[in-house]
Amino acid sequence: MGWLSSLLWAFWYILPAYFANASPVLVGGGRPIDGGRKWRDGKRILGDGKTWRGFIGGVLIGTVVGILQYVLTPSFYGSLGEAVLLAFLLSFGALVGDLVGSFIKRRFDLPRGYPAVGLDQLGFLISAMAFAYPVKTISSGQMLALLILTPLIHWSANYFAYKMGWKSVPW
Ligand code: CTP
Ligand code: MG
Ligand code: K
Repeated sequence: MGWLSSLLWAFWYILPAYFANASPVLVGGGRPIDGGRKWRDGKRILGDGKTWRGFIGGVLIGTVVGILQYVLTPSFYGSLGEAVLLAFLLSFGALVGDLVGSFIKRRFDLPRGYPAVGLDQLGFLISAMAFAYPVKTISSGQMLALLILTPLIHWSANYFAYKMGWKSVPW
């Protein structure tokens, strides 16, 4: 496989995680996952930016992306079941990683929406790849390419969402 097709397959592989991570901006809101509760340091466990609707909506949207991917490129997956499981794990992993990121941010006293370079752009990606690893994985070179390119895509996507009025801050 040439480097370009290898790179494109890496993006195709990770696509459910990107959708899962991005969709809460549009579908989120309502009851926060931590229920407003505080950690023993007196600060919020996760904060109001992490909601059930965003989490569940993100997992569902990411999983549906996986079904569409199977329809378009069935040979990339062993079966429809594998494609759905992979997309679910990538999406669930992405959003669990996002929660871990918020938990860490709150411990460092960063308010909701405050940027944490590295954590915001890569936490969801690393967690998604780790959750999906048992079902299907990519080469270490492809992982490295995603680690380098995802922050650029993340910043562009967030800037777009900000310009569209979906987010109040461009990060
Ligand atoms: N969102 C949500 N539920 C989630 C994740 C995100 O409802 N599980 C929504 C929230 O409206 C959130 C927005 O998507 O404000 C953007 O997500 P993100 O940047 O991850 O959250 P932040 O507001 O920056 O909060 P934090 O500081 O905790 O990262
Ligand atoms: Mg944010
Ligand atoms: K985040």
